[in-house]
Amino acid sequence: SGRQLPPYFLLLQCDSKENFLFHRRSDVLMMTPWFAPIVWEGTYNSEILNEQFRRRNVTVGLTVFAIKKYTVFLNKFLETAETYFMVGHRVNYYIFTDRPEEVPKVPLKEGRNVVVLQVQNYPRWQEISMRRMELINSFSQQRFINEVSYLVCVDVDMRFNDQVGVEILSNLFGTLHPHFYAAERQSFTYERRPASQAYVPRDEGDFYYAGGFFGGTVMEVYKLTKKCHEAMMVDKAKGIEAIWQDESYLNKYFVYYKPTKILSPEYLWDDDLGRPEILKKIRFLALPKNHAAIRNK
Ligand code: U5P
Repeated sequence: SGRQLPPYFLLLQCDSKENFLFHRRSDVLMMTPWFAPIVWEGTYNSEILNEQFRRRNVTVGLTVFAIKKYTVFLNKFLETAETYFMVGHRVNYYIFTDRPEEVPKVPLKEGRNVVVLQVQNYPRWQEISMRRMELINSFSQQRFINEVSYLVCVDVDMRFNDQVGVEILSNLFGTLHPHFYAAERQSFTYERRPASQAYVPRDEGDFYYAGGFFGGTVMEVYKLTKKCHEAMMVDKAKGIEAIWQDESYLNKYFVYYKPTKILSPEYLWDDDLGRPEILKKIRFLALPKNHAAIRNK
């Protein structure tokens, strides 16, 4: 007497040496109040997930923009993606660029393709960054919907540094911004001007998400990019550009259309922030860049 027994199924698992149902962390938030999992190392079983997604023969599209000088990042990006991104699954890399001749030929594993999509450039880096929404949107309808199940939309000035697999996939997912994952709502850098379509009131918003890593099913990404692009165009007509460009519109969207899964900052890290203990893996890492030398060139 005195000692309470765990529920029956937990008891069963305690008997097995593997304890494979016990994927849990007590040092991080693992679930949002709307029951979306937050993906941290140690909270999932990649063997089970890989089997589920392999059975569905899922193809994942990875969209990346390399406009003007940003083509220099493609080689490292693709090489490291071949090592770490969706290993064992079918992948299409969609490379949007104005300089197709500068796309490097990187050796690809079976079931993986590079698709180069030639697009125009814009003089301002802010506009290049924001126009990604419009382009992802129009290509989702024309092309991605026929070729892939999920889209993963990321920045290019990055390297994969550890496994990024099917654990990230869900209808709609965003990534906790590495600067704000431990911050209070009051300090989130949402757009605060009510005149902007990206405006988020002080008493709203759950997390601050990074502009450089989001995704979902093609249909959900289509809806997200459509809303964000339209909001940008309304602002543009009024001479407004949100404080963090596309990231601001993305954050606004996620307040009202909540992600069904959230990625921890393991999936978008910047070593300027050091390497805190709670990060068991650093999967996708910002490369140092000289902003003045590379932007607007
Ligand atoms: N980008 C370009 N060329 C530019 C500026 C931005 O391709 O001249 C794209 C890259 O994919 C980059 C993303 O990762 O927009 C966001 O810009 P940044 O905040 O990384 O500079």
